Amino acid sequence: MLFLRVMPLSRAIVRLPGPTFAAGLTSAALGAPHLDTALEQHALYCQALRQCGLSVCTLPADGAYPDGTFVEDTAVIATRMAIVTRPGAPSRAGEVSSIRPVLAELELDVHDIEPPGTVDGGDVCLAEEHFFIGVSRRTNEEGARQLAALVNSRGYHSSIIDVRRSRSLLHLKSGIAYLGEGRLVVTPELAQSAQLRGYERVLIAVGEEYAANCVRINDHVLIAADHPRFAATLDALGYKLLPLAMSEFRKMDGGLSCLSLRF
Ligand code: CIR
Repeated sequence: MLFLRVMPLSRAIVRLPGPTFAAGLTSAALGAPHLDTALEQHALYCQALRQCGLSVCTLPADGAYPDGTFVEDTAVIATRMAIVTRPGAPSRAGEVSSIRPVLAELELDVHDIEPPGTVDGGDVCLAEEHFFIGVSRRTNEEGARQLAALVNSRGYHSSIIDVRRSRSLLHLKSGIAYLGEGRLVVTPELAQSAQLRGYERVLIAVGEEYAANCVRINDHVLIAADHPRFAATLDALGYKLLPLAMSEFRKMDGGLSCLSLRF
């Protein structure tokens, strides 16, 4: 397999966590998040995006959508095409209506996932010209099929990874990330997936699974703080790391990738 250089990124869209943040969906038994701390962590996250060279568009919080800060789930962006998703959780379905005009304003060619398809952006992992699409408790087979057809029409390839049986993975990207240069980060659970053959796999240690949701942006990799074995592995591979505190977002099942749309 031939791998090109990782796609340069220039922009990010984020949404501030709002006053209803603690009312969002979660399966984590880590206690209620503190909004002030979440806002501080979010500010540092945005600062890290800027350090990676991105210009950051910050959307205001919307109290009607406690999970709205996990903006990645509302769209998939591939070069000049933006696909507005249909989030699989009913409480999140309305989040997309305020994202569509933002994407249109950026002169992206906007498409939609149509019913009965559902897609959460957290199930979509782009590795150069290849989309790994997770079928999960949020993204259904019809949504994955529609998404694949849209990206394939633009010259991308795609494959589907079914994570519905996983007890620990909310989304595909809870368990994999693309680092560039043909290298994926994978949790032990996904490491043997047939679809990932041909890629070099950086295996997450047992106990550090949350760190799998890292984000390569230009010359840096954002990683969740306090995962020393993973940090040491990436450091040894020569990556420039930006560790970020994520405690408040983790309490709501959120990771680093979910907090932004990057393109
Ligand atoms: C949810 O359950 O939808 C949110 N509390 C967390 C979403 C995390 N999103 C992501 O991993 N892409």
